[in-house]
Amino acid sequence: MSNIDYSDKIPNNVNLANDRTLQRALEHWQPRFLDWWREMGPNDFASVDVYLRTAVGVDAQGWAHYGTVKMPDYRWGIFLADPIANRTIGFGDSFGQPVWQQVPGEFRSQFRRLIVTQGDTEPASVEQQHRLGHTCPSLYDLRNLFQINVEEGRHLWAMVYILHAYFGRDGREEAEELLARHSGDVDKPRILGTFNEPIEDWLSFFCFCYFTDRDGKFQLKSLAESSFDPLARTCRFMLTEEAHHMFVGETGLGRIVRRTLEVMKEIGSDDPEAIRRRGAVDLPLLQRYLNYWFSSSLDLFGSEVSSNAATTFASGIKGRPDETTQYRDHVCSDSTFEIEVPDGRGGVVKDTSPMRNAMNEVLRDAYVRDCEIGLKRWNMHIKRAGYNFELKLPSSRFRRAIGAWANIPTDLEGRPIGREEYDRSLPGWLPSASDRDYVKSLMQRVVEPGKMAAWIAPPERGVNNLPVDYEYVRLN
Ligand code: BYC
Repeated sequence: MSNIDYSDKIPNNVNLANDRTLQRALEHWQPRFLDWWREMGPNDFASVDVYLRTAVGVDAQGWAHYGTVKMPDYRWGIFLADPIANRTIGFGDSFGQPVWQQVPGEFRSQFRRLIVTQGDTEPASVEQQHRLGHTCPSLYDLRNLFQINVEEGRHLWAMVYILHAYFGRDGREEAEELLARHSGDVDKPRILGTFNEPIEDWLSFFCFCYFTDRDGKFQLKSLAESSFDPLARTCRFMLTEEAHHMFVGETGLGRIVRRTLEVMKEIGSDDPEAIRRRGAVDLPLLQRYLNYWFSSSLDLFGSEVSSNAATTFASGIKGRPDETTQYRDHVCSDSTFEIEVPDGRGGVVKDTSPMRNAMNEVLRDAYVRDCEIGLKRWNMHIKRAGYNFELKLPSSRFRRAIGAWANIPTDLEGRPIGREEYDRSLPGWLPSASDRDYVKSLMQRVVEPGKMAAWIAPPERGVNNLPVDYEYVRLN
């Protein structure tokens, strides 16, 4: 296992000290990153002590050290998973050939585009969550938010390292731009839609971690298959950290459901108004938030049929998650994929695409199946509590802004409907202004160790075997 050197200004396991030019370039970028963190990160909490994990190795077991840190002192570093000996290209036209340690010139711009897109999402999410700390439902949750924030910061480092180390001057310029675009900025927004959506309450935050971080899982898994080995190794280690972010989303939403069921039992009613009077989140309200964040996150997979996707697969740039274990045909040069697209007359028609062009859709399908898992669990709790209510994912055609279904009005089941009916129904399908006001009214900060806001149940256990009432953040 390669060791991480913490005596370096930039902790790393890539032998940065041996490449003085690269080291200097990254040390030049480091203060800019810290300026960005101070300005756009959770800056009102710069002086508080947070119980955080930091990577000390890249082994799946025992890679993290836990301790109390002030966030601006967090040791953001560059950590790549260990190389796999004799690794060969796992998909596309060059299947079976040795992987690349440098970027082939002919694929440079496609690689750069993907790495920049990936890198852009990381600081974007920190910006989106920048003020959430003020309304935390507990110290446990506050700590989890900050853990996610520092790790998204580290994921930015992961991409900036690749840009600096392998893309020369272009890469350095892109690294500057990653700090210049901002979530929701009118002139310089973040690249992908979802990362410009504000996250102003914790229900949105948990939905974001559940749905949007899960896109991160699928995209990182695809890039972890890349023939460009340093990128693959970087993404493999990022996935280790990413798992916690989805855990926060899944358990956060699960705890909300649990609390709502408790309230429903106490009052003997599932009437949303009665539940709201008790300060909990009624299930139809939760459903509208799920509809919003799921449909937004589906767009992150790109178009159903995409020549970019075909090129990146054929060239060995971006594969499918778990390419080796999940698929038998790794070349896909003559297979096809069936998709349903609008027929232009208000109906649906089946279309056949070459498999390579449909890779975004292959990923999106796998993502949707993964999203179902949490809903099944929550629905089981609802059913066991004796209620006849089922949380559902809307159709992947619903409210799309990218791809074949972009701007096609459909209902939640994906049936095309008239524009007027759509406009009339949408407020019942997505969080309304009054839903948002209600959720906002719940966002009162709770910072007594072990205490939880009234709309969320406590977690089953604390962090790293500590009790739930541990003082995870010392607000001084
Ligand atoms: N919004 O051929 P198309 C994460 C653009 S999340 C705006 O359909 P392609 C995280 C697209 O860029 C994972 N624009 O798609 C989670 C292209 O523009 P250009 C992030 C969009 O290229 C939580 C054009 O439309 N990682 O890590 O096959 C917290 C036509 O594109 C959108 C990645 O995304 C959109 N939603 O695939 C923190 C991986 N969708 O270039 C972190 C890297 C598409 O023609 N990116 N467009 O101007 C990719 O793999 C691909 O770029 C995409 C699009 C899957 C995003």
